[in-house]
Amino acid sequence: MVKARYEQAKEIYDGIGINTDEVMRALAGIPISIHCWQGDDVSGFEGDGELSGGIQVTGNYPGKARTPEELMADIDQALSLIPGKHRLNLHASYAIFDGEQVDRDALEPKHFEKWVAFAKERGLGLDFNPTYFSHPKSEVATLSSNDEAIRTFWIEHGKRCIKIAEYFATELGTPSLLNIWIPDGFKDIPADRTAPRARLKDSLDQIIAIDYDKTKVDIAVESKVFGIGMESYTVGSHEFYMNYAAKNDLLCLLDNGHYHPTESTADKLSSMLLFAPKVALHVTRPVRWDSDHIVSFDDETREMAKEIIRHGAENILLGLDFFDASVNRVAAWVIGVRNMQKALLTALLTPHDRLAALQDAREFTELLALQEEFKLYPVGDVWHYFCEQNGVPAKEDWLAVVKKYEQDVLLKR
Ligand code: RNT
Ligand code: ZN
Repeated sequence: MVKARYEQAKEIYDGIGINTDEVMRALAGIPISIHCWQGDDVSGFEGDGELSGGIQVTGNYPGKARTPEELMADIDQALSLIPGKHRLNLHASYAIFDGEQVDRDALEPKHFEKWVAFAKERGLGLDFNPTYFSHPKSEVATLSSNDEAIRTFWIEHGKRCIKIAEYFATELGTPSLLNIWIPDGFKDIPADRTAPRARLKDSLDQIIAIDYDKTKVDIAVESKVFGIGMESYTVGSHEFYMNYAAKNDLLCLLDNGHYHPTESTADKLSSMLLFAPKVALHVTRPVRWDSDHIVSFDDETREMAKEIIRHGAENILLGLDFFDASVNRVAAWVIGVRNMQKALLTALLTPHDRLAALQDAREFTELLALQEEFKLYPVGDVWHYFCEQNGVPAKEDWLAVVKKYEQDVLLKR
């Protein structure tokens, strides 16, 4: 049935000049960096400190992972239901301490040995993030702090994390993306907007000045428009980081929850990529604010996917960033990653050159008509076959596996 429908779809796409076999190969070759933090509501393993930094997880669905073993088991479960080979994105707060726990300014590669073993066994690449939140020293400010002891602490954290990312790349034979995001900002109108940004600039200068292998670590900086409790001013704004990245040859990371709601992250990609060879993405679903809902197969995601495909997926370091504790967390991963893949597939199944030619010819009636007609082409039939070919359940059949895992494992926690 799945195969028969695929054969029909193949013919239909042939009719618009698209080879579905090639498309499936291309889709299988696009890795998505899967964020570990969906599995435990961004808790990490340092203790039971509260999530801070102006980001929030809501919901208390049962079965949250509490230990590295549980989180790894849940990731495995999700991976078994997601087609293709992907990457895993870790935060520094997921260090695994055997015995003595160290603070974030003393983290070393050895604290991530178990993650590297996990990734090696599964053929996953690893990406990394310093954790500048959920810590007593991050309550007021981090890299922009006017308390030199605090700022030094966080600078050291950043340097340590670069070395850990370098270790990941060396061990796994694939470059690691090291993404810096800090929550620093003010709730109310600041008197001095410049000094915190100048300190952030100096802190970053110190961090990236360490000796590291640039072929192994891609450093990115992630801006934001506001956070809870930091509504009026964000030190690491878009303009700040876009310029910082350009001047220092770093990557900009665009999180589509971090702009004003009517701005289009898809639209930003074509501008960014004229000035930088690569851009990093956090795909999320902001509902009215930076709510980090699970990625949906919606217009926003499909437009981003369209730009990713048009620019060459190898130039976009694609990661997801959402955290929803109101539903089964393993299902959240599966839904979000599969939706991103469906969006990429839709873009791969679109005859972009033909549409671009219509734009050039100013044939806007035909362009709109075709764009709308192509929406109902049988993407789903190709998707289901792609799942089968990659050894994961097609359609909603994956849900039964998650439900069983919930009964057997999650509800017993
Ligand atoms: C926060 C940023 C950041 C975090 C993760 C946990 O608004 O999006 O990327 O979500 O680092
Ligand atoms: Zn993000």
